[in-house]
Amino acid sequence: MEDAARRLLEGDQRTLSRMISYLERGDPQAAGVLKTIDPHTGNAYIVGITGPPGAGKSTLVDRLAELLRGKELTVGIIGVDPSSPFTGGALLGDRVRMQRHYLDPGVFIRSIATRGQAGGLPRTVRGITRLLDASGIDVILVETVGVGQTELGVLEVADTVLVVLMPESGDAIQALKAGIMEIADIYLVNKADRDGANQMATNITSMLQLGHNRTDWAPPVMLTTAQSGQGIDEVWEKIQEHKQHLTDSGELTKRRGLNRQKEFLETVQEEMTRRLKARIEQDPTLIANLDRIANKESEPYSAALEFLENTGFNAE
Ligand SMILES: Nc1nc2c(ncn2[C@@H]2O[C@H](COP(=O)(O)OP(=O)(O)O)[C@@H](O)[C@H]2O)c(=O)[nH]1
Ligand SMILES: [Mg+2]
Repeated sequence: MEDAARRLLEGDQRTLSRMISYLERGDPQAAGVLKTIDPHTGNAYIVGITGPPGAGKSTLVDRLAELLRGKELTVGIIGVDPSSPFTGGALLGDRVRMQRHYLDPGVFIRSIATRGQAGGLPRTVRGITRLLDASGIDVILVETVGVGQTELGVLEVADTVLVVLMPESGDAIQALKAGIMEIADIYLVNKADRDGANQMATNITSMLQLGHNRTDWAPPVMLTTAQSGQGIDEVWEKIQEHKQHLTDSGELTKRRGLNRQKEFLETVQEEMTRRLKARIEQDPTLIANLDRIANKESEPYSAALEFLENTGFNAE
């Protein structure tokens, strides 16, 4: 076995960090390691946490990490940072708040920028969770903001998805409309110490009754005060309940299998596009062709199909 893979399986965090960087850069060494460790993955449970900025996701992640550490479970925290590659860590909030976890070898924290990845973000995050999993981490918490296509793709990696809202946010209705309903397993109305939390929970509950679930799991709506830790035990219990439900129904195996297929297909697509671009940029006849297309000597649509035929991608 390669050295890197062996060290990763032994739980070496420096190797873990390095492999994540390789994966982000598209270094083929990451693929080699992922292949070697694959049989040793599938033990970690992955929880996705999403919701509008300021709802208290990072505070909740912090509390969950604390609770899990109390149960002697090891924790991986992945913050998907939408802003830029340069603000790494900002999403996970207050460094001071997270400080105790940074010093705890049982917690691994990593921020991932949405930009600056060699491949698509959902694929990168999938790979990262397997690296964490193989290194022996028990529970992986993936925090992501918003409900864009990319974020929804990232959340597909999760076994259980928490949607965090707060009383002030009129975001609930918007969030529910934006397709989050499809993937939410548990709703949290955080900042229950503030006015309007109960009303908000009631509103969400009635909205949920209008929709229909993709499985026979009816997503519960829970009240939390992440700041004080109120309701966090119950959230973890609910996550366990959902896990049991997924396991008993066979849904967990099915979901994970579908995700693996999806990752394969997405990677093929991504890599084909990237390699094709690289080839086009270097190929003199293709460059000439592009000129002809620009000059109206060649028609773009038919020329594209001809090009694919000539490259070996025949229409069946
Ligand atoms: N009042 C109150 N404030 C909270 C609660 N949870 C988090 N906050 C505060 O809300 C702000 C945003 O929290 P943060 O976890 O960074 O939100 P995120 O953007 O969703 O990750 C911070 O100032 C937190 O201290 C809560 O339960 N009650
Ligand atoms: Mg945050």
